[in-house]
Amino acid sequence: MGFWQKLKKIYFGDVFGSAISEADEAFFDDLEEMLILADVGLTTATEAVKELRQRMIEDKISGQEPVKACLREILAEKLNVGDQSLNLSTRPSVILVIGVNGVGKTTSIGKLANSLRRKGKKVLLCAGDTFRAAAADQLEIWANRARCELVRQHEGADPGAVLFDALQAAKARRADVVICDTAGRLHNKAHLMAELAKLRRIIDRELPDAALETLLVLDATTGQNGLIQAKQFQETCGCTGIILTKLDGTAKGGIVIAIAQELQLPVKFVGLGEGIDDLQPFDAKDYVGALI
Ligand SMILES: Nc1nc2c(ncn2[C@@H]2O[C@H](COP(=O)(O)OP(=O)(O)OP(=O)(O)O)[C@@H](O)[C@H]2O)c(=O)[nH]1
Ligand SMILES: [Mg+2]
Repeated sequence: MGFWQKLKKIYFGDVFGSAISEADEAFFDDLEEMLILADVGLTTATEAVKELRQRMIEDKISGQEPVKACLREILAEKLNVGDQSLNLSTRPSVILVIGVNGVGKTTSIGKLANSLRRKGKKVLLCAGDTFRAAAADQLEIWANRARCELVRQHEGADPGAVLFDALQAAKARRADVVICDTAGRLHNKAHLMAELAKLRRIIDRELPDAALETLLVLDATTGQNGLIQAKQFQETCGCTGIILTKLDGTAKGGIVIAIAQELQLPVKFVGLGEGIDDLQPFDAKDYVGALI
């Protein structure tokens, strides 16, 4: 929890004075400003403060601790937008990992594969980024580290063909989970987005009954800008959740709330570094507790 503790100190340490009441305009102004600074987003920050004030009046809440508890409750409600756990209910299950360039897709796949393998799952990685030869090599290094299998082809191969192979291999070898890497792409490049839609169709065709997670990877340090990209990916692929990487590189942890509110998608994992163990399942309760 070291990281979450850090957030609190930076942003919210001074806002909560001793005797807060519902008439304390300065408090509400400061709180709204802090929430915006933490990247919660303007709309959500305004809403949260308005709700807090309303509840303070209705339930006669005042004073530092009760007000904090009430705000925690409000933010937790805002984070409650879907299942935070992975649906891996079928054998095999499929996880498709997508996002713009350099956000941390391949690294997150390596970390996730390792953690699933340690839980006893047979994991097969699919090198769906055929754009650069180095991409499959990078995934192969992670496959070795995480001690799981890899299906790859040559540079420039059709990603759909690699995915097809990987799905067949997963069925034949009775893998529990296939995790498919994809090339980074800009959300506004229509032909590249169409390629993702095609990958999605291949999964639907080859494994129509499989549990499918489409995880969009977002880099926390890009803040609100990431939300615009996300909407395009969401429209093309119908994402089921977010992996929020590089949270170790920003103190603006409020972005998690903005994502939940604006995309109505749960953050399922957070990346907190480059090492194999630096991916954690996101826990809304711990997070809100640390933030406020
Ligand atoms: N600090 C930090 N660095 C990270 C995290 N996740 C990934 N990185 C780093 O970000 C860089 C890019 O990571 P990749 O996994 O290659 O990103 P990608 O999305 O696969 O990139 P492309 O395939 O080129 O689109 C690497 O240097 C990673 O080590 C994280 O949670 N924290
Ligand atoms: Mg990659």
